Amino acid sequence: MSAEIFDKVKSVLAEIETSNPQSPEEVEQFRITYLGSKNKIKPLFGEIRHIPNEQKKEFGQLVNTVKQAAEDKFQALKSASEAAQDQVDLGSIDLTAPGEPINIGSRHPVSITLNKIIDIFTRIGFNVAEDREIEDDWHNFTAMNTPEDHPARDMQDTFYLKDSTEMLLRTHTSSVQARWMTKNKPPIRIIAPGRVYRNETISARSHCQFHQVEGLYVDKNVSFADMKQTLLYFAQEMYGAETKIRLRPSFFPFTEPSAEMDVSCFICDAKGCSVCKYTGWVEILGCGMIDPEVLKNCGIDPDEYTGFAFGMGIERQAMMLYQINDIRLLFENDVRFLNQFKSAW
Ligand code: 2U9
Repeated sequence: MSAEIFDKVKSVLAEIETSNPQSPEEVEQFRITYLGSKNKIKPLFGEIRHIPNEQKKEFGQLVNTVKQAAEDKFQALKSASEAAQDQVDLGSIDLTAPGEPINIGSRHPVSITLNKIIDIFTRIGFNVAEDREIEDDWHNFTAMNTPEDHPARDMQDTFYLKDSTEMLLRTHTSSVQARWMTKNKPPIRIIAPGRVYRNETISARSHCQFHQVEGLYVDKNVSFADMKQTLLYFAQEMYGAETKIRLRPSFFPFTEPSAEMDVSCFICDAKGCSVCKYTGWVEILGCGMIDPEVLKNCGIDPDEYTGFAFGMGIERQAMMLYQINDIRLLFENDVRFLNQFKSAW
């Protein structure tokens, strides 16, 4: 009886050793037969109860050998089948076919313009400062001399965080500079680029989000003349060495006196065209001497220090540099538009 059982186990071993599955389907069938949940080897272990005690050890070792043989053979078959599959895949590739062309992207015109502005100001000692876009009321408005109920808040209406009258999306990057001043002592020379938000209807001229660069210079004896010369340097680097500037009186809550700066039209050489609306001048930025109250709010003594500040929309500079007539083009990311700036950087 036990000899018969031994023979049965040996015949399964021989079956495994001589089987020769080739295709992936045959290899899978081998796995199911010898290693699957209802495999042929499992019941052999149960036969041990019919084996006399003195032969049980030998029988157990034999069945384990069968099981190991099935596992080893399956691993070998699997590796061989995968290698064969790789061969087939390689064979189907045409190694002489020309490669797929890689489309090279380009920088966004707003990035190109910002990089130009950063380059111009860092050359004369300004550092770049960045900070959060979600601001509190103090840094965006109150510290900037725009308390609640100030009419200027209407012009810079923004988006508030749900259920909050305190937290908002910044309307300008002045808050970056307010924070910088509270943490650093003069001399301070920084520019603050970044995205800002306004609760405004989107049109060809304005958008509910855009980018600004603001600048700040605080030290002893900083004057309006320093501001004018710094901004003349900027205008000539940005729009050409022949560019002239003019300052027109204006009002901002955070600067006093305040001005708007125009550059002579670089499109028509100030002769008159549609860009300058036949005036010869185009407005590019706002500026002024920092209001003493703002310096105080940011922890700087206005009796000891003075400073100038300026602000400009980056989209506006890009639109003038590249003669783009609709701000929305800068946010749509249409590749037919963006491809035109491939050589601009
Ligand atoms: C501090 C103090 C003063 C920043 C300034 C302007 C003038 C200005 C506008 C230009 C077009 C905003 O993008 S725009 O709509 N900005 O005219 N900004 S002075 O003055 C500051 C900033 C920070 C602490």
